[in-house]
Amino acid sequence: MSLYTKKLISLRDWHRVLHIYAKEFSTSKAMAKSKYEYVRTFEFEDRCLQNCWIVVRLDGRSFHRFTSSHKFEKPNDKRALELMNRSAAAVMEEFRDVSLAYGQSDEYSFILRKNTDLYNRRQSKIMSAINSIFSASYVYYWNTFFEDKKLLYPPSFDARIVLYPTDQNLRDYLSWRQADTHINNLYNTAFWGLISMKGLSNNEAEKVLSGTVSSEKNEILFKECGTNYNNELPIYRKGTVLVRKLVNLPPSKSKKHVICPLHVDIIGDSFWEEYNEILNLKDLILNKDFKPDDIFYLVKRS
Ligand code: DGT
Ligand code: MG
Ligand code: MG
Repeated sequence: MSLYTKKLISLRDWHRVLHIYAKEFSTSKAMAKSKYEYVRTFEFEDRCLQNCWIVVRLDGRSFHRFTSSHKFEKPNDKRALELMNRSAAAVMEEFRDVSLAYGQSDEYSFILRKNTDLYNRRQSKIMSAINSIFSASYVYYWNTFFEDKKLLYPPSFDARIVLYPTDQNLRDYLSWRQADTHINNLYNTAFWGLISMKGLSNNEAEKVLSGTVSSEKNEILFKECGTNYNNELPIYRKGTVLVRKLVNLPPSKSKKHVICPLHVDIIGDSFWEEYNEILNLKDLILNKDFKPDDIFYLVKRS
């Protein structure tokens, strides 16, 4: 009986037999490679704690410069926000465990189901993959939204990952981001309103708004600029929340999985009651209120 037949009988394990063959007949090149294998031990375990919501937040790097180089409209450029939304939807198309995303200004937060096993919950893999898909999509879809504007240089985004152990922590995180949208947008709308409609300089507008509370900014906007802040577009006031829906799409009326941008309040309870599957980790059920005229992104793979 040959050495290999003996090993085959004693091991009764094809994988191990193959391993022995590979080892005994390996070339010097492969041997040399294995000599360096030890470097892998320098890698460290970066798995996200089980049972926690995983939040990945991306933010445009030096977008002050990027938005002025590309002459984005002030204070809000609708096409730029829609490009951000399209890029975020690309992330959700790729990773089904991203159950919700929220974006405003040059940032986007992606929420991964707390029981996700994506990349074995390895932080660096999750964060880098999401950032890469988002950044590449931002460039890929640029012309779709800015057909008249050349992309002058590659935009880039930083990323961080934060774990939230409770549903309330996750809701508070999203409330924090949406409150930030409100604070910044009200200030920016008043600031640019005073400059473009009242002809104030940047310094003068800053002085007028300095130390004012929300209600005073609303009043300044209304009295000085004739703008009722509540009539500003919801995408500016609320940011964008991307949610998944299962819908009947015409003409075939077959069930399709879509991603929908909403510009609604996510601080109060009603959003979480309507989309209760997110926190309860449930499967999507057919949404009968869906209007196909609204913007949506079709998820092709399922
Ligand atoms: P960072 O994040 O530390 O690398 O620096 P920035 O410059 O990206 O600062 P950040 O993220 O705090 O603020 C976002 C910048 O992007 C801010 O200067 C305003 C600008 N921005 C975002 N959305 C719009 C927009 O729709 N229109 C215009 N004109 N500017 C925008
Ligand atoms: Mg930024
Ligand atoms: Mg930012």
